[in-house]
Amino acid sequence: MNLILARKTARAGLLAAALFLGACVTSNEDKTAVDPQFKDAKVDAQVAGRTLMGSYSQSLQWNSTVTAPTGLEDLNGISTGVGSLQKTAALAKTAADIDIGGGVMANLDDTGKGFALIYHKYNIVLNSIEDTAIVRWDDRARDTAQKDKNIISFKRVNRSIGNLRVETSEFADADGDGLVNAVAGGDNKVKITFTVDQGGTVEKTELVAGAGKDANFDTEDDNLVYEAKWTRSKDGVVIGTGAFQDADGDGVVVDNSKDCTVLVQYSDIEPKDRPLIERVDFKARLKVLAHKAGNEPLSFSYVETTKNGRTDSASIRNRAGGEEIVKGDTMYVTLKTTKTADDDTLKSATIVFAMNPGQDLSTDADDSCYSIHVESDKRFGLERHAEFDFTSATAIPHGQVPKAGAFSGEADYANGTSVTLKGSFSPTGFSAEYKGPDGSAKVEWSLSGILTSNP
Ligand SMILES: [Ca+2]
Ligand SMILES: [Ca+2]
Ligand SMILES: [Ca+2]
Ligand SMILES: [Ca+2]
Repeated sequence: MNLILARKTARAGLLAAALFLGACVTSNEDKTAVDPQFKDAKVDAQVAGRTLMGSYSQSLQWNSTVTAPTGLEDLNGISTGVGSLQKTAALAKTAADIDIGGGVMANLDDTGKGFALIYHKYNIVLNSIEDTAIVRWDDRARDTAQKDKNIISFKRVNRSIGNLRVETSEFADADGDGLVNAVAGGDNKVKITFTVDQGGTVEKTELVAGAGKDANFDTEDDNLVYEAKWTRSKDGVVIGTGAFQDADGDGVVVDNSKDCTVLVQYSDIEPKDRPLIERVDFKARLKVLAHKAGNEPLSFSYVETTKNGRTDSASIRNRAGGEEIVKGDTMYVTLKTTKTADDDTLKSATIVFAMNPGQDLSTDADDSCYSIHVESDKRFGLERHAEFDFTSATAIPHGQVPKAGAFSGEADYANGTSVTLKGSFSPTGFSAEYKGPDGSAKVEWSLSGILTSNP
């Protein structure tokens, strides 16, 4: 048996860019109050240029991508394999445990209760593995020709050196006939519990799988998943949860024989390999394609809280304002940072990308971006609010930065003044109509924000 729930949520996280919104930029009050510290500060085209450049650099984040939520990866690659337990000899009842071939041992102490214990201990490279199966003590068990037995339960423990990592896979009947192995004409559901214990952090994945109409777990094309969930615990406390759920109402999470809609939810505190992140919440609807042909995101939202007090979120709206991602059509991706700490210069930042996900939702290679709205508010410093729109002259392919186009925007400063800018950008710099406290002028900046024309 080799049932694999090969579902990648990676692409659903594609745009959950996150990590975004560095420190530099800042959004939302109409007019900034005068901060006594800055009342005499000068605001001119040079200052406006720095604000413009800050916003522009924020806009480049449209290319940022995020890795898949780590936990759900464990829902992939689950195997129901019990191959090592096939036996070649009959289980003759004896007093001592017997070697039934290939190092597989049988304990027949409990045949009176209707079952026998089969176990196998062996090493693969640096890991030691212990397989244990309880088989029904029946004619099939005693049959010398019959390899496959009626298995009541199966457990595999895989230990690394020094028990630094212990993986346990357990298989139990989930259809009520008491057998893990598939039986012709039966419903054939098996519950698989996969546990990884590493340094006090325990990840547990539970899956209820079905063998399909052919009553064979090995042929996956008609296999089913009825339940798939995941938890992460640290010192006994659950800190992460995740689940795949039926989202098209047929009561089955995944049916390999057809396209399915699946709701994926994931929440984790102090996620693995992300030292700056306190908590992550992710929700997506995926279309899982028939015959294990991958998946496509239908919608998603993502929120993370950083350890320094920021909340970053990513969300998607289609042209009509709905959540559904539409192939080849304009959609809006919003990245937002809010609720920052009192000592954080950044108060809030919002970036909205108008983009097109292309025809292939499983890759960003055919994505393109049309325009970018950047808005930021800062707590400290001269610049307090900035808001810009950059519209690219041509659609920006994924992985590239806007090269030329138009922009407009405004900024408010801590001395109570404001500027507005409206113009164009090119590979060499920015050119704009500047309106500020010192008057209006046509000005130009290099890409580094240095004034190249003197107003
Ligand atoms: Ca069963
Ligand atoms: Ca099957
Ligand atoms: Ca379903
Ligand atoms: Ca795409």
